[in-house]
Amino acid sequence: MPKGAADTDRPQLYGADYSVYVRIARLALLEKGVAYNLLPIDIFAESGIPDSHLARHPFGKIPALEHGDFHLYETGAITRYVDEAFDGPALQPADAKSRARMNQIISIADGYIYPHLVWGLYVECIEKPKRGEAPDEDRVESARGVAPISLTVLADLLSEHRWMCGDRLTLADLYLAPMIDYAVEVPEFREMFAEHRNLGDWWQRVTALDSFRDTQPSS
Ligand SMILES: N[C@@H](CCC(=O)N[C@@H](CS)C(=O)NCC(=O)O)C(=O)O
Repeated sequence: MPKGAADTDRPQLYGADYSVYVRIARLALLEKGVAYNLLPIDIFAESGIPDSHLARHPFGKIPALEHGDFHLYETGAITRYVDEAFDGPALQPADAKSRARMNQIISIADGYIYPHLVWGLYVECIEKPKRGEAPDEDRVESARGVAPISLTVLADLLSEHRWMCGDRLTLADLYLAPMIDYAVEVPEFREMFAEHRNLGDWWQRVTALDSFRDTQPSS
């Protein structure tokens, strides 16, 4: 239920289940216990992005959220809104330093992990060959440079905690989960990942979450 219970409309989330960012928003909704509808939008359709979606998201990305007459895009804004507007377990730490750490990890995910580990490794090394396309070697090379740095940084930040920011699951974990899920499909990344025992323990906890299992991409 939304806080204040003035608006009981189900949030409508526009996107596709293969999308990393749509999955992050869905993980936040599920972890809060919020019932929502996922309305399919294929931004990679041959016919292009539908005008109705561009009206919702002028940059043509997914996800976009509608909650009653409140319209929102950008996953960072959506997940923080979901956390703050609804009852359920807090997904952001209350103290300033832990919250800053969570925001730092989200920035690392947006700025380095998504472009390099999802696009530079997973898409180039797994998706493109499946489609019969050759990987862009420059892109793979630069992703290979970022991968070990990302893992070292995440392993240091995680330390011996259960979750990225301490004892409780936060948006930092929910951001990383769908990105790492694609990256671990790449054998060389999986090997690097296995060198960090604490990340392996964290990954077991992530993959055991009902929300994670319930949001597996269908293809
Ligand atoms: N800054 C956006 C990024 C969203 C994003 O990149 N979504 C991807 C799907 S995972 C997308 O829409 N890609 C389509 C494209 O880049 O054309 C957010 O945080 O929501």
